[in-house]
Amino acid sequence: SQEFLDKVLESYPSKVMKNRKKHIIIKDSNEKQEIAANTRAIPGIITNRGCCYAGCKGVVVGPIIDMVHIVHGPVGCSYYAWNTRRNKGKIREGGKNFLEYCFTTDMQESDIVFGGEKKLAKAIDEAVELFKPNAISISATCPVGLIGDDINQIAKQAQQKHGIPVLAFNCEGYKGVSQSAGHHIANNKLMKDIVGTNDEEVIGKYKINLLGEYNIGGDEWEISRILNKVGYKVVTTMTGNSTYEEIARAHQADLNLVQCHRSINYIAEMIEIKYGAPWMKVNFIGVESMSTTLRHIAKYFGDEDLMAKTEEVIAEETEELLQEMATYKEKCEGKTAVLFVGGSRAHHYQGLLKEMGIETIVAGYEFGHRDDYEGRDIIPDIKLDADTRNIEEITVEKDEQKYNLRIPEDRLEALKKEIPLGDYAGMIKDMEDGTVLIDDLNHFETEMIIKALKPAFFGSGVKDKYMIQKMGVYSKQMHSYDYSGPYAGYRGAANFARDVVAGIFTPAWQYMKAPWKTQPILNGKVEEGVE
Ligand code: CFM
Ligand code: HCA
Repeated sequence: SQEFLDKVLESYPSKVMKNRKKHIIIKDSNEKQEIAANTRAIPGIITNRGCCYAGCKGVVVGPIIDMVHIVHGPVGCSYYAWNTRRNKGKIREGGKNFLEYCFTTDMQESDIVFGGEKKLAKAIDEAVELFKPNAISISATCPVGLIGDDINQIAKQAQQKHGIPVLAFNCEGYKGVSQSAGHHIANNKLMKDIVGTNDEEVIGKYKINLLGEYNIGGDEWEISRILNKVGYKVVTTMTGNSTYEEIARAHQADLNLVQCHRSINYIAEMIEIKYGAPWMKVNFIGVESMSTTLRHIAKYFGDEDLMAKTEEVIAEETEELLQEMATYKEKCEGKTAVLFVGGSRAHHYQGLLKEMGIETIVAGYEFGHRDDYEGRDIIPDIKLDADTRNIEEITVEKDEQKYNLRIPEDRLEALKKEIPLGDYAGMIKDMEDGTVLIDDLNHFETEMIIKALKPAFFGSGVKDKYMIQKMGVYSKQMHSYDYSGPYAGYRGAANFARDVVAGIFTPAWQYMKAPWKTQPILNGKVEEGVE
C-alpha cells in the first residue's frame, strides 16, 4: 500500500503533495492515527464535494414535506436539487406534500445589480396564495450573500403578513468548505425555531425520533416498518418524510436514534441539553447492524417484554433473509470494494458488504470531519480553523418547563458502557490493518486506485460513476442508489445485495475498452504513384 500511495503522491507538485498526504492513511491498529478532514479542497483538483447550500437546503431542510422550500438564487441551484437526492415523502391524511415541486426566485442579472428582495417577497406571496403551505423556508445561494439581500428581514415581514412560519437560511454556497457547513446552519435553525414548539401530546409508550435519516429511496419506511413492529412510536424523523408539526414535537421523544451523525449530531446534542432526552448512535445498514441496533434500543428502555419482542422480530425478519444473503456471499466471497461517499455511508455500508463476503480496501468521506473517522472522543483535539469559525455555533440551555431526565443519571452512565449512548466510534476502528482511508478523494486518485487495485465494486456518486465504469469497473451510486432502494433495514439489505450481485456479474465491464484501442479507426492504404 505504501508504495502505491507514494506513487500517487509523487505525481503532485510538492505543496499539493504535502496537503494530500495528511488526508491519506494506511490503517495500523498499533498506532493512534490522525487524518486531516473538513479542510478546503485544493483549487483545480476535481473533488466530488458539494456546497453549503446543498447541505442546508438539499440535505437537511428540503425533505420536510409540507413546507414550501424557496431557493433564492439563479435557477440552476434550485434545478440541481430538484428530486435528485431521492428523499421521498408521503402526504399525511388531510395534509400537504410539496416535494415534487421546485421553487425558485430565478434571479437574473438585473436582480443581482438592483437587489432581489422584492422578487423574493413576491415569490413568497405567490407560494402562499397558490399552495397554502404550513411553513416556508428560504435558502440563500451564493449571489444573495454577495449582494447583501436581507432574507431574514423579508422572512420576518412575510411571517407577519401570512401568519405562517417563514424561516430564512443564510446557507450561501461559499459559506463553508463543503455541504457540512450547511448541515450545521440548518440544524441551528431547526433547533431554534421548530423543535419544542408543539406540546400537543404524542401518544405512545416507547417514543423515539429518527435523526439523520432522510428517506432516500424509501429507507425510512423500511426502518419505521421494523420499529413499529417491535412497538416503538416514531415521533418524527429528521428530516426524511417529516412534517413541520412532527418536528415541532421532537422534544417529546424519550430517545433520539442518530443514523447519520455527520449531518445532525448538533441537534442530537442540543435536544439532550435542552430537553433531557439522550441520543444513541445506530446503524440500520446491514442485517447484523440492524439487529444490533434493535437490541441496543430495547436495552435503553430496559423493558423485558420489549426485549423479548425484539428477539421475536429479529428471528422473524432474518430467517429467510440470512439464507438469501448466504447465496450472495457464495458468489462474492473474496471480492474487494472501494467506498467513497459523503459523511457516513462510506462507513455504514462496510458491514453490509462484509456480509456479502466483500472487503472494503479503500474508503473515505467527501466532507466527514475527523470524528467521523477517528471517533467522537477526539472532538476536543480538533483545531478550529477560520472556515469552521465562520459558521455560527449556538448554545442552548436547559428548558426548565420541558426538561425531564428520561432515566436516572447513574443508570444512564452504566448504560453508556454497554450501548453507544452519546457516542460514535468512527470509521477507522472498523477497518482492517493495511486498508487505506482517503479523505476528499479526487478524480486523479480515483483513476490511480482503479488501475492499481481493480476493485469489483466502487461505491460513489454521480460525478465519478461514469468515469469509473468507462475504466471497466462496476460503480454503484451510493447516494441515489441508482434509482433503486430501499437499502436500509432487513428488506433493504436484500435489495442492496441483489443489485450489487447483478452489477458485479454483468458482462458489460469486459467490453469497456475503447474500440480504437483494439482496431484502427481508419481503414485504407497509401498507394504509390497515384496522383
Ligand atoms: Fe448523511 Fe446522507 Fe451521508 Fe449527508 Fe449527502 Fe446523502 Fe451522502 Mo449524498 S446526510 S452525510 S450530505 S448519509 S446527500 S442522505 S448520500 S452525500 S453519505
Ligand atoms: C449533494 C447531494 C448528493 C449528491 C450526490 C452525488 C446526493 O451533496 O448535493 O454526487 O452523486 O446524495 O444527492 O450528495
